[in-house]
Amino acid sequence: NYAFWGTQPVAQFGEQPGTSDADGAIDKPKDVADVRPEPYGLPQNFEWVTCNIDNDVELREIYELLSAHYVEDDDNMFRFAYSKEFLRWALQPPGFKAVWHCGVRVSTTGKLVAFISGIPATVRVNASTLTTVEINFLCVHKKLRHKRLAPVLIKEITRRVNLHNIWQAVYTAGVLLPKPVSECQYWHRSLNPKKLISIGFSRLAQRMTMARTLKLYKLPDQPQTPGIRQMEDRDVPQVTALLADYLQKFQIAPVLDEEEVRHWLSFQPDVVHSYVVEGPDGTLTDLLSFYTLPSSIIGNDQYDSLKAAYMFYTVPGATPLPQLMNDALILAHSTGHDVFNALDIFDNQKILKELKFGIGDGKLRYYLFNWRVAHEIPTNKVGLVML
Ligand code: NHW
Ligand code: EN5
Repeated sequence: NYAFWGTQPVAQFGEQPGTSDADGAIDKPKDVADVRPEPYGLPQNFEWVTCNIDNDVELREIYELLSAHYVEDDDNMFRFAYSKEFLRWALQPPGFKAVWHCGVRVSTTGKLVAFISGIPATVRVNASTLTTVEINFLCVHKKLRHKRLAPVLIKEITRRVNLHNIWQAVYTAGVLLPKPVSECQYWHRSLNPKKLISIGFSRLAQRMTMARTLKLYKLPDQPQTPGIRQMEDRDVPQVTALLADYLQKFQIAPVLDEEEVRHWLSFQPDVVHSYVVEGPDGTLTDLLSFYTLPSSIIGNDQYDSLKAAYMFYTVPGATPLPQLMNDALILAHSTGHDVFNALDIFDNQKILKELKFGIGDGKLRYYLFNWRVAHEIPTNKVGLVML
């Protein structure tokens, strides 16, 4: 029973299979002229604000809201702690719009207590190339939970997006909502097992000592693939082509132009780490990337933060995927990450076990707003990563 989601143009649970044998929009087409011109009403003493990420004070306010109130694991041991630099990167891709960085403040004090964001993205779903927004960083202050504020934030961002003649959105969430296009699983590869065990992120396996565990997860200091190096600006045209070609084989994937590839894949320490493999003739054969998303550790007196690397876009060409991903582990470890996280998307299922990943307790569901797919997308046909 989804009082809000039941009213929205999303696929619903228990829809008759066969009523829709083709992908397509759920709502009838609308005009910008018909979009509600005024913002949705908020409870007394709350007001809408457009957040300016370029203003350090406003960026810090978003950072602090999310650091204290954003996503936690099921046991409330860890909470995502996106850095300010990361948020700037995530919220200001080419074509971003400040009005889609939507905040709610307490009128009397000015305190930022809720946020939701959208960024422009072209996403291909099966044969349809959709002009969409990617929705992320929906957050309501813990003291304002369960007051139906989230539906108001969602309706307001929808309105602000519709005003730009965009009618579809993509989002991911750990929770189950109507209705996933794909349900994926998190996997984790220990890089710093001693710390992970000490903070309760992982446990010593049966019949394993700490010494054997350290040996099991030990990695070389240097990547093993000849010709691997940090991605540079001059690589953007080749990387764009390499990535576009690779993403063709997935049923949901971004369509990225050179400017977007430059934005999403330019090396930025502790935000996004991108590497290419350059062949002897100077052509780029492979791409490897991961992003840095720390989590704060709730109530541990030895450590306050866990530094996690998340697999981003990785394209095996001349290098087999296991070898490329092993270099990703090496590079993440050598840059101080404690764990490497990946989903069972792309071709990962085939290689996670041999690289000593273990299954996590979290799932990630992919959703489309106002777009129906005839069939759920298998995880190995998902080629989209959201931050
Ligand atoms: S997923 C991370 C979301 N954020 C968090 O989990 C942070 C911690 N939690 C909170 O801040 C990545 C609150 O618990 C939130 C809910 C704000 C989550 N997505 O206000 P009420 C994203 O950012 C539904 C969507 O009383 P609350 C993606 C819930 O099912 N809906 O709850 C965001 C219920 O509806 P129902 C969610 O706990 C995508 C209603 O909210 C949700 O105080 C957004 C209850 O509201 C979630 N993660 O606040 C959609 N969690 O039908 C974008 C709960 O069951 C759609 N709910 O009655 C597209 C828009 C653009 C379209 C343009 C064409
Ligand atoms: C929107 N773009 O649950 C994203 N994380 O497995 C928002 N588990 O870290 C949606 N509970 O399994 C995010 N350790 C949804 C995810 C929310 C966060 C979340 C999970 C993903 C996670 C860890 C810690 C669990 C702590 C107790 C986990 C086991 C790892 C172990 C490593 C060694 C080999 C066996 C597995």
